[in-house]
Amino acid sequence: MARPRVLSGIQPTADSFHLGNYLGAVRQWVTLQETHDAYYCVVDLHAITVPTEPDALRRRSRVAAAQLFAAGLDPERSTVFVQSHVREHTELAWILICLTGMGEAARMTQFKDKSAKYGESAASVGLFTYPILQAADILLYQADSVPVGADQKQHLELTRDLGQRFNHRFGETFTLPEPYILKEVEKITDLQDPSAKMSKSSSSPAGILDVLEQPGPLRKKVMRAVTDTGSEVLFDEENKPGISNLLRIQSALTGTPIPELVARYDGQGYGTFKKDVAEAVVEAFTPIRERTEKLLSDEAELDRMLAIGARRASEVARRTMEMVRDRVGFLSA
Ligand code: ATP
Ligand code: LTN
Repeated sequence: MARPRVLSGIQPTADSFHLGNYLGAVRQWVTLQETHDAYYCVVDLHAITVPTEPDALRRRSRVAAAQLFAAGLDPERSTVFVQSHVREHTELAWILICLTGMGEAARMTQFKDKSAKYGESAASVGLFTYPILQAADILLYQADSVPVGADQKQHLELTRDLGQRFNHRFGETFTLPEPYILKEVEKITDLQDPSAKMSKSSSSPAGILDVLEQPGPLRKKVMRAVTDTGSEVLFDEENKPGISNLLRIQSALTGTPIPELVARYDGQGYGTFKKDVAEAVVEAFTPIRERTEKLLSDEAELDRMLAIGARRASEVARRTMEMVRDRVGFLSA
């Protein structure tokens, strides 16, 4: 029996992934490569939906790929590639754009949030169509499962809607994917603002824990994380969102259930708890940072690994697009 297929993507929009990317997505990618036929891409086409400097994009795409391998993706088991290397992504996106209603696209909350930053009329049309390109990424590979954080739920619904619409109009073509979202880590919040998600583009430096950051600043940021009134370490999202976020982080990194952590820190105050959270973060990130640095020291080898990924991904994408072109009614060349 063929293994189910998994696909996911991450944007090269910063010089490091952060703890939210790692716990909410990348860690699951590593686990799923054991049981699934796995495709993971660095979505550089998505990155240019906001103004992007070419040298920064090149650097960040390599840093992103290196971190994926460093976090445990095995090039033998996972196909890791750069989205723009597989031309079919933009081709399928165009076809899906033509199946999407203006109102449907306008309902996407991530567009509303991100365009607010630039002013809606200054935001690019690319940013508006961003979720449709994402749908193309997923449908192209006939993915069964898509591991992401909670912020991507709406985009996954759109992907299913578009896949279903195409299937109805042109005949069974696409697998409809299920989101794979782990409740406990679906939204890691900003250390300085526990009501917002930790984010590459909108968290302040003090609110974000970068995977490639040195132990000193990592420890400092955890110790300075906004905590709540009182001094007890309790899981209470409503009244103690800061401490609850740290409990979720500590639990995910150490594999200790939250009630056990609460019992352990009973009567000890925030200080001791935060020190342990900081150590868990440093322990998880240090080996990834060291492996990333090593991979980045040989760019030619990294590019070669990505070229292999692109070849494998292209093979699948080409097969899907042959079928799509024919169903839509394009003449074969
Ligand atoms: P940006 O802020 O630029 O939108 P991002 O930090 O959200 O970037 P992405 O590249 O868009 O990062 O996301 C990669 C993956 O990480 C996605 O699956 C996303 O859902 C997940 N993710 C991002 N932030 C968090 C978070 N705070 N908690 C859990 N998962 C997250
Ligand atoms: N939109 C996602 C990134 C992304 C993605 C994908 C995730 C692009 N293509 C395909 C899963 C599958 C984000 O902003 N985090």
